Amino acid sequence: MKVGLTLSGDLISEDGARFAAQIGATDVVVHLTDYARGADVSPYLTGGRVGPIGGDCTGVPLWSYERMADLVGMLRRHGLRPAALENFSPNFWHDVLLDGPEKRAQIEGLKRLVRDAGRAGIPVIGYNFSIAGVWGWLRRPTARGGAFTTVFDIDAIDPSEPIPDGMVWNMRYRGGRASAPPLRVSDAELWDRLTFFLQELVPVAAEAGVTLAAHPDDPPAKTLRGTARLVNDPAKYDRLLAIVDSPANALEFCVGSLAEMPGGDIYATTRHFAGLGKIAYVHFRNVRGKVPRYEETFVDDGDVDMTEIVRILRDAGYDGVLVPDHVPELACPAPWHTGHAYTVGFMRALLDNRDALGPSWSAAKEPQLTAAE
Ligand SMILES: [Mn+2]
Repeated sequence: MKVGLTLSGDLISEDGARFAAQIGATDVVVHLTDYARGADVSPYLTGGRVGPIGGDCTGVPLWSYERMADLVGMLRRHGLRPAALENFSPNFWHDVLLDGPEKRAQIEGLKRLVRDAGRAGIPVIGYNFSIAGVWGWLRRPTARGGAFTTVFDIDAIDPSEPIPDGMVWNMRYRGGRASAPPLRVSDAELWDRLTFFLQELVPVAAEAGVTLAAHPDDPPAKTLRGTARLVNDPAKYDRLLAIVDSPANALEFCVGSLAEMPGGDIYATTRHFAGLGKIAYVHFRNVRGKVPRYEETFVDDGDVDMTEIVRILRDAGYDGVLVPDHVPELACPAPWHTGHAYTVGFMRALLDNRDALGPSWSAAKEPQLTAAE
């Protein structure tokens, strides 16, 4: 197992790579989507708005082979390996998600992107097949010591607040039309669209040497903003994997989001999917509570015994990358850097001692993995 770090925005730079190398990360996940483009982040940061923020990706060009190859070259100069590219820009595939008229053209664009990523040396592309995306977050000072963190409380928001026209995945991909009806997407429609996406893209990915890795829903509510959620129960990961049987159809295994799900048991879930060899990489994050109410915590302060997660992955022979996911904000001038350095230090200590961690305790009481609905 390897400890990695995720870089996005201004952190995709020589300074960001240097920081990753200095804290002992060996592998890097990269976000090329600029989620904050054109967005006013202040209402969210001051606690007055449901987040995350809504940026604008209108007209963003498909990431080129040259851009990805330069990125990989820059990481390698710092002794870092590219672990994954995470999340497509919503304007690349809004009609794949929405079953719109540009769906065919957009899936061809994604195929080009996947082939170019493979050629540039990027082994994994993480994606989140979601209409409402990551939404419903409240920023509250409730983590240890009063650190600001992400809280989900279904009673404190309007979970059915419509998605503005021209937006998907919290980003604007075109101007809104005043007369447009609110977006509604059923569970059956969402799974049909995912089936199209996987059947078209997985064979191309396999040929390009790229693994497609699905993130579960964050938050894993039943529905959000009038649209179904895809993987809001651990058993739905099995359903996703069964659509196309290929080593290129795999999981971006988010311990936090999976632990937030009312159905299932995080230890059994980890053992099951690690045992199948289907985990492409791991979001190593802890949480307290479950849907309909939970809060993100420091890695050593939540409901999940993260040491046990490492034991389970070790016993299953998992040899991939673990990266921190969101972390609470430490009260200091560099909350991102300190929060991630703290998490990576914790992860490195666990991995350095993984052979001395002793036997896993959760197998004996393992419940069956069954769908909650
Ligand atoms: Mn995650």
